[in-house]
Amino acid sequence: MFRLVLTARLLDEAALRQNRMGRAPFVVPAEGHEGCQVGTAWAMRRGIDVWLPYYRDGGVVLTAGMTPYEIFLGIFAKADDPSSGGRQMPSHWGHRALGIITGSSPIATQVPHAAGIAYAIKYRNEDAVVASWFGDGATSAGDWHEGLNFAGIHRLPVVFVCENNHYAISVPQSKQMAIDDVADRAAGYGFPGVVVDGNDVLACYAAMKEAHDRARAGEGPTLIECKTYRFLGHTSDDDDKTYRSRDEVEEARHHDPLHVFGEYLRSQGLLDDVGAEELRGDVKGEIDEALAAAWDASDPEPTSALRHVFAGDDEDDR
Ligand SMILES: Cc1ncc(C[n+]2csc(CCOP(=O)(O)OP(=O)(O)O)c2C)c(N)n1
Repeated sequence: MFRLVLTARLLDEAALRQNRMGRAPFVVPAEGHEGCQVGTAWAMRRGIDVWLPYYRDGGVVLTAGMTPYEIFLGIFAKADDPSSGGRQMPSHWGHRALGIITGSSPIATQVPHAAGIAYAIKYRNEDAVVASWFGDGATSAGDWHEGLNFAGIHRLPVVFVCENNHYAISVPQSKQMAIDDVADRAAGYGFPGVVVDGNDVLACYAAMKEAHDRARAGEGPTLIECKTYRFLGHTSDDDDKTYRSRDEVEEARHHDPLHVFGEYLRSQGLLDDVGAEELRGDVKGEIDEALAAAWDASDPEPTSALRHVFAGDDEDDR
């Protein structure tokens, strides 16, 4: 688990450097969110459950089994990018073999998709659980409320995970909703909403495990709100200095989930300086190698630019 949190962090740093070098046009940093992403995703079953992440979810898709190489293929828009063959915006994650459903650019559209997929799973009496991740801003969208309402009515096997970093780009939470906890909204749809410290990886895992068990037992959906923070701008195109103070960001960094988790492991005698350095070197090596290989991978054929744009014009369209 710690390795995944660290991989998500180092991958982010590497991707941002590629952006600043002019090689990656657009990246979405996850820094600060890795704890709740890996913690919640850890309770999911690879190859069985269905994942509907949002654009900031590098830690979720890594936990689902996407490799750093595959993630860089997307960032560099290469032909073998599993999300879209290099044809969608980066971070619109999709991976057919891993059960990751690609998202659309309007926020919260993955939420009714998740409810619909969960309905199909219940209808067919299958064992899978569906999870959908999103930010606090997405909970202002109509799609979000429709998805939760439908899931509550039909007691569907789905978990909704809010990564509340308190901003929708530049709009603070206080301008998005008149309540402190997004989790309160679950009551309106007839199922539990829980608040968890999003910087505490294990607490996020515990909340998700319970929700996942509930879903599998036919007890219906859960909304989990992870209180977190994003340390960097909304995307590589955003200057967050225009809407929040450096003091606020600095304060949040004291609760960095990577640091908190590392300290916990040290306190349990599971990590020391040598082990931490070795792990960092190992993960860094893996990321450098993935990055170089993805950079050298083939670009999509120009003639494929219109594939998947119109329904039914391709044998692959299903
Ligand atoms: C329906 C819709 N409205 C607005 C946007 C523009 N937009 C893109 S990301 C974003 C902020 C979303 O914030 P949040 O859900 O809190 O996630 P975060 O980026 O903070 O992780 C907005 C408003 C959009 N993509 N779709």
